[in-house]
Amino acid sequence: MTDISTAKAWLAEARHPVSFSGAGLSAESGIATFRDPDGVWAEIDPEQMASPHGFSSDPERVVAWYNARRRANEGAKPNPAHLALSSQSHMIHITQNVDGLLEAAGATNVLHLHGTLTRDRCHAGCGYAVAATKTGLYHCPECGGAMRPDVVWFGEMLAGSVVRAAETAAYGADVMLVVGTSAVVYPAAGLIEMAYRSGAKIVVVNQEPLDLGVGVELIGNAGDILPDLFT
Ligand code: BV8
Repeated sequence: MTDISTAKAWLAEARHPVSFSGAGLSAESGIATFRDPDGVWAEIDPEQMASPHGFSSDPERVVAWYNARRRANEGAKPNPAHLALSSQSHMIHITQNVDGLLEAAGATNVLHLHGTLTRDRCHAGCGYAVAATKTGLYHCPECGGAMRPDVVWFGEMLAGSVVRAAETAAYGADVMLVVGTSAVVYPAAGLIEMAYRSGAKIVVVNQEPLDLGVGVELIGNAGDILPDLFT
């Protein structure tokens, strides 16, 4: 059997399939990835722009950078990869992505490990959160703390409830479909090994090899490969 036919057979038989996705899933929707040569991190130091330290040292610069990303993503629409995943109603979608394209494609059970760009939240941690306004730096109406994007920065803990749900899904998965990620950010990337060690078959769909050494690896564009996996 070829790798694609193996992957199709595994997914067709799966009773507890899970997807684990990164920025490569949204690349064909025009949203920049992070570590590609022309990616989001190409121009800036992640520690400066995506960390509490960076925000504290220059909150206006960080807010302006995120609002520029929000504006750049405004016209983004789900691509065939999002639509293929959302067609699998019994699949749980664990994503590192902060866009809402899986939901826009109709997916329901989506777990956002790294938060969402669609919302802002109070940096002081009072719990206030609101739909992102794309204006400049502003302050929490509840406690006066600075408002920041509702994403998880480097050095910040992921939301416990999301991590628990993602770990439960990974442990219980019989197939994990890993799509468009360099799998270098933890604890997110640890979910792949967690699924594998719990008996899941691993299918990787990525432009570049991850060489995980387990399962099958389909190299190419997610928007080309995923629709074929479910036909
Ligand atoms: C944590 C913010 C614990 C949102 C992101 C020091 C202190 C604390 C922690 C650490 C530390 N040093 C290291 C760590 C751990 C750190 C980490 O993992 N660092 C890495 C870089 C080494 N992790 C953390 O800090 C996490 N928190 O550990 O807290 C803690 C303990 C005590 C006290 C406090 C805390 C938090 C991690 C979250 C960081 N936030 N983003 C934003 O700005 O958007 S991470 C960032 O990388 C994005 O969120 C993204 O989701 C994530 C992963 O990137 P990918 O999605 O994989 O994207 P990438 O570009 O890398 O790859 C795309 C792939 O797609 C490529 O392979 C490409 O070939 C492929 N592709 C492209 N196009 C296509 C395609 N494939 C198919 N089709 C296509 N068309």
